[in-house]
Amino acid sequence: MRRLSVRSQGMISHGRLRRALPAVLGLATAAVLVVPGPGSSAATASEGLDCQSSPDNAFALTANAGYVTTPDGNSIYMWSYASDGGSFQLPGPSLCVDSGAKVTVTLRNTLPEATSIMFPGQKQVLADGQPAQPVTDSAGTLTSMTSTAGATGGSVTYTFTAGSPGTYLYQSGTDVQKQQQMGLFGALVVRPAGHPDQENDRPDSRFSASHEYLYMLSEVDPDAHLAVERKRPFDWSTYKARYFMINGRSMPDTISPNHAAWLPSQPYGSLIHIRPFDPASNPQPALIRYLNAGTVSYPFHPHGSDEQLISRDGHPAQGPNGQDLSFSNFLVDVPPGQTADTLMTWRDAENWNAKTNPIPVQLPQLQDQIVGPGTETWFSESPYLGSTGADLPAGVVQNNQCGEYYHVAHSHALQQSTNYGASFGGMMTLIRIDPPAGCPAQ
Ligand SMILES: [Cu+2]
Repeated sequence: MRRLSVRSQGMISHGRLRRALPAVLGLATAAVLVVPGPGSSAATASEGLDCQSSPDNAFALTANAGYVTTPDGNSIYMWSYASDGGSFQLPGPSLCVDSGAKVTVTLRNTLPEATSIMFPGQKQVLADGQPAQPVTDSAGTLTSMTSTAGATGGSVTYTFTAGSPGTYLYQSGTDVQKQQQMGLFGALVVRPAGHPDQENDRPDSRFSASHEYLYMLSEVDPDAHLAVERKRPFDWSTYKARYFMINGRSMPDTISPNHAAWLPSQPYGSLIHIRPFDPASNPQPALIRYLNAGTVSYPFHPHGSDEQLISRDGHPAQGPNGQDLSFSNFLVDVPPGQTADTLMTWRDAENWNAKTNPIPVQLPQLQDQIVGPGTETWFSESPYLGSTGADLPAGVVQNNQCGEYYHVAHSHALQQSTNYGASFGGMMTLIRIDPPAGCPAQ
């Protein structure tokens, strides 16, 4: 039996969302069932940042077309970068390199128009050995911000020396409004050389290497994609995003594991799966890398625990003399084209335990725990870490396995937490917190 215990811990009061939480999790039910199960308290290959790395820091990407699915059953034509020889995926592979590494990225273009890759934040990028340059057409109009690979089979090779440690976008520099909307973006993670367990060169940026996560935030106007698919013009003044994604997926697909078989072109999940801080067994925080590949700011709000913002755009939050200027917040506002990295530690403040420390709490009224037939209770009946073995209402089958529970994390612009207007979905995922001892098999 699994009990899904949920709370909307009061960093801020947002009753509307609190009341809607059970509905969110109702939607999420099917996917929750496939979250890696007993014994997986640490991130596994099926969770967290899925890095693509290369011994010689050489990567080959193919710009190609494919389809993604949305939780409401839509199928959307996209363009993106695939690993060379690999199938279409959104977003492009997460490329991981060390600061100072000589990086080579060869782009092969199968799209019907020229495309390119920009590496914002990286200096002195070369294209086929020459400085990467803006491209203009015969009339002198700018068509690309960087050197391109020609339509239908063209290629270009970019080289650069990886700059400061941090998180960066890579994305199309060609017909940017259209091509970035179509999905031509991915993440470049630059690690401090010799310190893979630090976000940057500062020792206080250390994190738990098995709890590293990526949130690639983006949005989709399906009408624009349909126009491109059918080779029709699109009036960008009518642009209106309808789908909002983390790592190319919308809630509840966001909480499915990496490489879920039913999401063949959307390989990256965004479930965060952690345990409470413990100085002996779990001393390091999780690291979350946020990137905005969309057109507006996404005010991202993790519930249940503030996050410590330690870096933006590859710059540590520090003063001119290295003073620590990182700060704790419950809102991580990520503007378009930018990145922000945070550390998160979840503390089991009162060490509740059903047997040894049963702190009494006022339970909510039953009507506040139930959303309707089939979903039954989603509330843990306690604001503390869940317990097992409790008596459950007849017919309840969705219950946690080891006392873990879940917070939501989502864009606080709530229209971005929908799937084509249907709440809740979109740019939303879950934070799973296992009991201090982990999640043993039941
Ligand atoms: Cu919220």
